[in-house]
Amino acid sequence: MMKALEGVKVLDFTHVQSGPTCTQILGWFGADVIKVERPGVGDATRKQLIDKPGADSLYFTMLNHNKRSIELNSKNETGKEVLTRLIKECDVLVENFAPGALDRMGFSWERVHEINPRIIMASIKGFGPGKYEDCKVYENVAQCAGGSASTTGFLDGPPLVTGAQIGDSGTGLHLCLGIVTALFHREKSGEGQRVSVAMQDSVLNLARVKMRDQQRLDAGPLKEYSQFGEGIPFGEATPRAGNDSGGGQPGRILKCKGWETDPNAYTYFIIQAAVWEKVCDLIGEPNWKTDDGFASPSERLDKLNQIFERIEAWTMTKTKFEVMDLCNPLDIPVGPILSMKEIAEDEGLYDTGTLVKVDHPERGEYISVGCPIKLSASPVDVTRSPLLGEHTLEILKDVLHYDDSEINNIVSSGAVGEVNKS
Ligand code: CAO
Repeated sequence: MMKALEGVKVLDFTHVQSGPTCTQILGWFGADVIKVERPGVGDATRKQLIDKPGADSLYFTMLNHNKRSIELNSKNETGKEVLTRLIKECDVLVENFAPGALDRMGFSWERVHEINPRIIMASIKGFGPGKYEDCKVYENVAQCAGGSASTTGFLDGPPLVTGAQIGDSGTGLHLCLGIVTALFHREKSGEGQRVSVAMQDSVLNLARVKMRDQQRLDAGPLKEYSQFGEGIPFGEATPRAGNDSGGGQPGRILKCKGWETDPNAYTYFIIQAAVWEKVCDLIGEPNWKTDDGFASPSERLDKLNQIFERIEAWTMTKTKFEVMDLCNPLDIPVGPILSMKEIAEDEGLYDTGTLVKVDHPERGEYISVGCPIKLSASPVDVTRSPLLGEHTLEILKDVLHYDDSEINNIVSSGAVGEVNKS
């Protein structure tokens, strides 16, 4: 079966997490992703958070499936010539270097566009144009600058970053969408274009509902926040809302059976107005269906602590999975707090390809997260990440069509690492 992006060549000049997330998705959809890495060094993540000495790290392998690797020194004159040829051959160039790094190499957007007017050049930076545009930026900086940290955590605690990598992987996803949109546009116009995404902007986009609440504050307190029911005054900015749900339905994380020893024996529990009566019956408080002060959602706002304490007394008698089994048939929305261990052991996720087992020559088998986007006519086969420079010779020959003597000259110039000619 032909893959959706088959025939699209991607010059992958990305490193660490944000850019590689993007190009990995392009690879999953069938693009030929050619990862350019510094000779002898490669992407810094290859050797970060090492769990198996001598092997590429999980940090690297889990972000670089379905790619080929060429070692190429883009600061060496011959290396620049090879890179120029790659730019001519490719449909997309993706990079997430520090601001100005590509210009310093001699490959500004103007130059890249001149070499190949059809190319799409896609970049991730920490900030967009403005006073912070020259900053190097990592995940948690983006979470803080994008409004996520100030709105995450409990009211009486400090701002918190989340475990989901919304700054890096979230930005990679945004960039990926920009690239396929630009490819779609190129089909009609024949022209390439520049795609830029700032990590701050991506996080803010994901924290959009908190900007909604910032403006709603002008009209008075945010009544669906637990803080309102507790009589705590609001300040000038969207506050941290603990585990309140962003959609306005009261919800909390509640203890389940075993919470004393299991840090993840919890469930999320939402008391939507539509299922209030069913909740009352389930927890053994049928009178709350009609009692003054409990019958309507607005009356309940100042009693949420009391109500959730009562629901928790019930959830603590059940495991998080029993809560799910009892609530689902009643349409009461609940969500077990799943640990990474539980997720890794969920056979159903392997059946759908959301989790995959990948074999690697240096590490043996490991678990990875597969492609979360399922295309019916373009199924994803996850292939292992490349070893550093594994495809240097193959790319010089088959993609760039250098002959043997040209390849010898390139190798002796020091532009590429060792090539395996066996
Ligand atoms: N050949 C020769 N030189 C190369 C090369 C190659 N194949 N690949 C990279 N380099 C050089 C770059 O040109 C740069 O050199 P100069 O500083 O002389 O211009 C140098 O390597 C370092 O690149 P960098 O500044 O991008 O890397 P860093 O480790 O110092 O910074 C990071 C990392 C991520 C903070 C920075 O790249 C950045 O801010 N990127 C944009 C935001 C981003 O993506 N952040 C997410 C980080 S986690 O996903």
